[in-house]
Amino acid sequence: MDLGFPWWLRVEHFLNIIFISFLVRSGIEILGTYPKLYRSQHNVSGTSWAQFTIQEQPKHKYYTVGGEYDDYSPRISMPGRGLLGLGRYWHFITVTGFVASWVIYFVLLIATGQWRRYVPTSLDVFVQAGNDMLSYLAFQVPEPVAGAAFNSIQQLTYGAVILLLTPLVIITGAFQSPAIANYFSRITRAVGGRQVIRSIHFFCLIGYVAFFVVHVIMVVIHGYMHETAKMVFGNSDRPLAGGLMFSLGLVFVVILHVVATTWTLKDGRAVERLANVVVRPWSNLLYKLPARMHYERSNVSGEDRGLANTTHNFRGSGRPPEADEYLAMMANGYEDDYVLEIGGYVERPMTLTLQDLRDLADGHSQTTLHHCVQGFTSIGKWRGIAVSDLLDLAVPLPGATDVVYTSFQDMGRDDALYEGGMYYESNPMVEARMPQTLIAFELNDDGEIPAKNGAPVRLRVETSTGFRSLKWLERIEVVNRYDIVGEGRGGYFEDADFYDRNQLI
Ligand SMILES: Nc1nc2c(c(=O)[nH]1)N[C@H]1C(S)=C(S)[C@@H](COP(=O)(O)O)O[C@H]1N2
Ligand SMILES: [Mo]
Repeated sequence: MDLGFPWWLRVEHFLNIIFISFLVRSGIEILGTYPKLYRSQHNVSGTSWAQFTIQEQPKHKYYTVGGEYDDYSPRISMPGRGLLGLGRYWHFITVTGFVASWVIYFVLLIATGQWRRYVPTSLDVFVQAGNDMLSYLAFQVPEPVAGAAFNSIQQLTYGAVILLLTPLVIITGAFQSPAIANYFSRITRAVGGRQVIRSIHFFCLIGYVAFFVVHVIMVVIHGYMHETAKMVFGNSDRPLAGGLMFSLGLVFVVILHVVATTWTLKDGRAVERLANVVVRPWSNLLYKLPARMHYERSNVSGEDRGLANTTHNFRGSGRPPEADEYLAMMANGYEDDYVLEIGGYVERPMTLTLQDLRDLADGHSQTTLHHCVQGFTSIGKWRGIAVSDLLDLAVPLPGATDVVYTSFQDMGRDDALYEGGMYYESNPMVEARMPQTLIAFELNDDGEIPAKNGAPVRLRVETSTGFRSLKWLERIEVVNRYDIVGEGRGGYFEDADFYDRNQLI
């Protein structure tokens, strides 16, 4: 085999420096908004196995998951300052390029026979790798294997990074998507649950960073100019030119990070538009994956610990409304005072009491894994009625495109962490019509939903991230365009922050 490195392999190598560094930085941003790792998907406070924050958790009072956010510096995470939505956009934009180029690379590796560089074809390679390790420890550079460009340790580590770590990081990353984790819920469960997968995804991050550090040290030990020339020209015939060009390439990558980060902090909406172009076309395909829930009553958060009050264990995000209307209703008991209005672009506008909802739901329930964008999960059993069934009753007019939900909660007034106004959310019709998109009025067979989780009635959108599941539902409005509601992006967090309402990942 020609020992030189073909051009496509060199291009891929350079692109990977860009992709992986972007993925690591934006990944740290995502991790930082819920800087804890758990084994159990119930995320009970104080049971994390790792924590990357110095914030103390308040022990006795209700505190929201939003309060567990950490902001990292833009020098470390991308874009920094706790801008989760933008960090996610970068993660997904980069993932698009990373996965596409890895697939092309994989095909070329097989087609050209270059895979032989990376796959050990005999057990001797492992023995030789041990000897190579001894050489390194004796500060000697081991010889490459006869007829190959690498020594055995290089072959094994590169092979592991390309052919094991990369597929693993892609798959565990994909399972962070609520649409994917809930569609393949048997697999999610079989491997120990969503938080185990999240922890493995984190280990992949550590794997890449560790590989990067050792790889760079090795390049220096083997001879910086000599080695980087191979990365540029495919061989080390011109070490000076190659070394300089590679160094310039690295400067370019650093500049790219600085420019992208500064641009993002200045004009988040532009990054959002980029994400809409690059990410939405493939992420929208996930609308084809309805949630298939293989959870049972015995899986709900709290049940696993034998708690009498299981709903206590379902984490909460956001603070209950303090509107007089809501407080009065709460004091009176919701039963008599609450009415849900369904109106707008429908043939038959209606109002429904809790009893009406119960009668219509006829005992229907679903037990589901809740995914918050921040990363926490809980399992709950929700009793309720499918939005689709309510739509059948109200009969949307021809041309109806979206369903808008409004809440009693005013984020600016009720939750010190946020600014802005009333919480609202919307579903494109395809999502509203998914069988698991539910108007829920009971959690875990414990009677009404607790205030922190959206009493008395809330929305559940199981294929999307948690913020779409609006709590403290006031009204449902069918519309023929959503872009004239609020600031036009389809929901409170979409308007106030940088989240996509087509949020299936
Ligand atoms: N009205 C309203 N709905 C809301 C929120 C909120 O702050 N206000 N938080 C959202 C977020 S970010 C999540 S993760 C889920 C959390 O649901 P839970 O509190 O029942 O866990 O509710 C969503 N619905
Ligand atoms: Mo959330």
